[in-house]
Amino acid sequence: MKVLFVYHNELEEGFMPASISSLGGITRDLNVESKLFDTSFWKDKDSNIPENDRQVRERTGEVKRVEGFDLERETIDIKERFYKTVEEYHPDLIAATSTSYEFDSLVDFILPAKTIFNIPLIIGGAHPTVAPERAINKEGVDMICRGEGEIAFSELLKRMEKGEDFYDIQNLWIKKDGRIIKNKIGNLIEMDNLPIPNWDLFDERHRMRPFEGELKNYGFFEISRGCPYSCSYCVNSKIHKIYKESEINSGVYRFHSPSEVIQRMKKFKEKYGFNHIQLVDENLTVMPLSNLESLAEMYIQEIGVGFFTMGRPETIVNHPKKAELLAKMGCRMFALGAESGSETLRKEILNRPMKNETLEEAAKILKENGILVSLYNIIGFPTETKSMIFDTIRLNRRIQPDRYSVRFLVPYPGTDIRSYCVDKGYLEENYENQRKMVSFLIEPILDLPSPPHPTKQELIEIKNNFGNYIHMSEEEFEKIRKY
Ligand code: B12
Ligand code: SF4
Repeated sequence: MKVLFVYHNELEEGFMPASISSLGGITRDLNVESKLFDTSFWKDKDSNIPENDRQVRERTGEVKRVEGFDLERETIDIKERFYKTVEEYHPDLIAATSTSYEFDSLVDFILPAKTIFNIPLIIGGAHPTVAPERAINKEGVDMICRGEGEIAFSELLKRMEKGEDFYDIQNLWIKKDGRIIKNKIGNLIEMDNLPIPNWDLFDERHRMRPFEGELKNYGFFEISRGCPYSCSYCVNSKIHKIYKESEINSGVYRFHSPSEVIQRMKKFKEKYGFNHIQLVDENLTVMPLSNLESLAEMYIQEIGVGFFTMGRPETIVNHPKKAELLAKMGCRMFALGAESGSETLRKEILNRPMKNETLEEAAKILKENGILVSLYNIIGFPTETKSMIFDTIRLNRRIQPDRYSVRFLVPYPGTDIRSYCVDKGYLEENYENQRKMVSFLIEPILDLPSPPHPTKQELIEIKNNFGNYIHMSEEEFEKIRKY
């Protein structure tokens, strides 16, 4: 039995997805041969994406350019390359991961080869999870995985190997004789029962990436999974509903026992020699203080390399000791989501009720502990006026983050903000099918009436000048606006 994993990555300059590395751990443990078809270092000959995310962020000053880090991708015909790979490798299963962004182009390049060689295709990830009907009804898709994949994927491989029926596996939706079998979502996995990730599937360029102006040898880990909140623009607002239908509380925050995760990191450090860690956890500091204390103690002794992580401001303000522990562990940068500086907007549209003081306080605590602060911002929300965007800018001016990012709102399928935008006529329901998709770093996608909203051009100008607005004096704002 052979599995061909597929990671279609048009936007990022490299970043090993935790999904493929975890599922690759399963193929390895089951002795199932596997390899990865990864588009991260190519640009398709027909791609309409002028710049990848890093190129945009370097241009607008969000991140520093790093000598020796090559952003140019080789231009190839991805469909043709995929066809040749399948022709030579003869997989028994094609297993892809996808966000909503790249779903259609992913299936497009897979379709000819999978059809001609008659190979089943399973796709998991954010898109099939939140928009299952659209995902499974796409021509060429035979199965989708909703929610976590480890238990379902392992069961699928075992049954396929034995030639057994696999139509009742939880989390999978499967096409059979012209109908779709929709299995329920099963229980969440205990983090310590996850397979040891498989990094050997990936090109080592994924691990050589810049961090704060320096090229680092990266390690990618997850210590925890899940987030108890339900911000309206985040998939968690949908994921919680999906799991609730199966009477599973996905708001439960799970984490590895400190000893297990440290043991895993230690083995990987010996093998790959990373000198920086990127945690993919959505909200690491939800972890109870006592567990973070044990983790910190072991991390300092056994791992001791700098890392980047993200978390909610309240988790720091309510427990400043967590910032102290993170600092002792060597946390280099902590990302906080401001999203907007308007408290009204955060409460009424983002389902993220939080005082600006909380954000400012969290940033202050982190900085006092010597941790760099990265602040995430989004502009182009429905009901957001220019004056509200300047509230966001002023919040950034008060916080003075060490790194900031600003994106245009993209309301992803299944999220509460998506329904709001579709109901108001700001976005077509099947926007993703129209092939006009752009990165949220390049241009706004919502058709918001102006006034009261700023025009798309105004949003682009504000975004391009965000750094200037943060760093220049208010008196100079008029000057910035003229550009
Ligand atoms: C870390 C992260 C990133 C990192 C790393 C991305 C990566 N490829 O690893 C960076 C910063 C690079 C990034 C980039 C982007 N991201 Co991001 N990211 C995340 C985050 C916070 C965690 C993802 C993660 O690693 N989770 C842990 C792993 C183990 O979980 P998982 O990926 O869901 O995989 C499990 C299941 O989904 C399933 N599964 C997944 N694939 C498969 C395949 C098969 C065959 C099977 C059986 C099962 C299966 O099994 C896995 C194990 O249980 C999520 C938030 C979230 N809740 O998912 C957003 C998220 C996935 N990102 C999102 C987006 C939009 C993007 C970008 C498109 C943004 C952009 N630049 O425009 C890019 C896309 C890049 C790409 N091609 O992947 C959205 C996707 C929304 C949507 N509906 O599609 C999310 C959900 C955040 C949100 N807004 O709600 N991201
Ligand atoms: S706090 Fe972050 S991860 Fe949690 S629901 Fe909100 S945006 Fe999503």
